[in-house]
Amino acid sequence: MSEKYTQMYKELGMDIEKHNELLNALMQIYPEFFLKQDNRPKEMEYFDYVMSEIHGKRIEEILKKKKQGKPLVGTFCIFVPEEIVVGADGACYGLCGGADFSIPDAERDLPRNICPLIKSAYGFKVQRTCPYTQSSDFIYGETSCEAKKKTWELLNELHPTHVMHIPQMKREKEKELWKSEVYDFKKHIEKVIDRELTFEELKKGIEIINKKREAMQRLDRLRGMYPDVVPISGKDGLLINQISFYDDPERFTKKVHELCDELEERIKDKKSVVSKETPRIMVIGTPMAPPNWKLHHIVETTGGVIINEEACIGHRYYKDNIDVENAKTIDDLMDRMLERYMKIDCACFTPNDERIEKIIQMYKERKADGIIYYSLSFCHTYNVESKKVIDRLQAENIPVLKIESDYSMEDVGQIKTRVEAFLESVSFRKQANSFKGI
Ligand code: BJ8
Repeated sequence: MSEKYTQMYKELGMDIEKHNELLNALMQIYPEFFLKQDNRPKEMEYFDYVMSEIHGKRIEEILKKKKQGKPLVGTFCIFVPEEIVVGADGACYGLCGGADFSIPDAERDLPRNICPLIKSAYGFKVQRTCPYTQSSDFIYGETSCEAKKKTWELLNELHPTHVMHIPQMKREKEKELWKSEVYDFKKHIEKVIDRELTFEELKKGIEIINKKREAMQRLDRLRGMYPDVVPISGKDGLLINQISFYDDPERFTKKVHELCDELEERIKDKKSVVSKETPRIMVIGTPMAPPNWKLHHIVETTGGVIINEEACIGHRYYKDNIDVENAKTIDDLMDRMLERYMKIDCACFTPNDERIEKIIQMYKERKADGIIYYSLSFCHTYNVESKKVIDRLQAENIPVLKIESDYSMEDVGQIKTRVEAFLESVSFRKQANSFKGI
C-alpha cells in the first residue's frame, strides 16, 4: 500500500521510511490476530478492507474534503462533538494512540511514567508517521486528565492544537462552562468553512452520527444479549468500534447494518463463534485505541470470549443519542447536544457513580459470566476509580479481575496466566450455576 501512496505521504510531510516500518509491523500482526480466526462473519471482509486502506484510500477521501475547504479535525476524546464537524461536511477522526511503536520517540520529550495512550499519540506526531495527524487542520485536545492537558502544550508546538475544557463535575455551573466550550468549538469549525453553520447542517450532522450510534447499539445487542450464541468474536467487535472513529460515518453505518443482518441470521441458526460453555466476559475501563488488541487476543486465545467493551472505544461512545425532535433553533440543538454529552460517564468526573450502576445493569442484561477491569498504566482516574467499582461488583457477587498494562508485549505471559486462572474459576461457576438451573 505504502508505495501507491508515496506522493501523498510526501505532500503530508511524513517520514516515509519510518511509516513503512510501522505498516510492516502492523501487517505482520493483523493476519495473526484477525484473519486466522475460525468462523468469522462474511461481512467482516469490509472491515478488513478498511483496515488495509486505513492509511490509504481513507486518507485520499479526507484530503478531497480538505481541498474543498471542509474541516479535518483530529481528536483524542469522545467529548469533542463530531456532529459539528460532520454538519460542516468535514471529517472528525480519533487519532491513534494504541501502538508501542511511537513511544520511544515520545519519551524524548515526555516522562516515561505517564499513560501510554498519550505517549503513543504524541510520538506519532514527533515521528510524522500518522497521515491523519498530518492531514488535520487542527487537533482538538481536552483537559480530561493531567497528562493529556499538559501534553497538548507540547503538541501545539508541533501542530495547531486547541484545548477544550472538560468539566470534572456535573453541577449546573460546570455545565454552563462546558456549553461555552462547545460554542467555541463550533466557532473554530466555522472559521475553517468561513461562514456560520446553518440549523439544517447541524441537524444533519447530528442525524448522521445518531444513525451511526444506532447501528453500533444494534451490533452491541447482537454481540451480547443472546446467552446461547456469540455470533462474532470480541476481537472483531473491538475492531469495528475502533474503525468507527475513522471511516466515513454514513458508509460505516450501512456496513454495520449489513453485518448485523448476517449476525441475526447466525443467531437464528445458533451459529456461534464459541461453544455454549465459553465464559462470556465484559471488559470495562480505559479505551483501547488501535492497534491495542492485546487483552482481547489473550482472552480469546485462552478460552474466553468478550461480548462488550464498557469504554470510550465501545459502549460509552454509542450508548446515547441526541434527541432532535421539535428542536427549532441552533441553540435548541446545542442544548440537546449538551444534554447528551453530559451523560458520558468517564472517570475524569467526580463523583461518577452512574458508571457503576450502568456496569451492573449491562452485566445483568447480558447474563455475562465475569468482568475484566482494564486500566492503562498510569491512568490515575480509571485506576483509582477501580477500587469503588470492584468493591461494588464484589458486593454483587460478580467475578472481576483487574488488569493494568501498557502496549509492550513483555507482560503478555503474566497476563495470560492471570486470565487463565480467572476464566477457570468463572467456568467452574458457570457450570455450577447451569447445574443448579440458574
Ligand atoms: S471520555 S476515557 S476518551 S478522557 S489519556 S484518562 S487512559 S491517563 S482516554 Fe478518555 Fe475522553 Fe474519558 Fe473517554 Fe487515562 Fe490515559 Fe488520561 Fe485516558
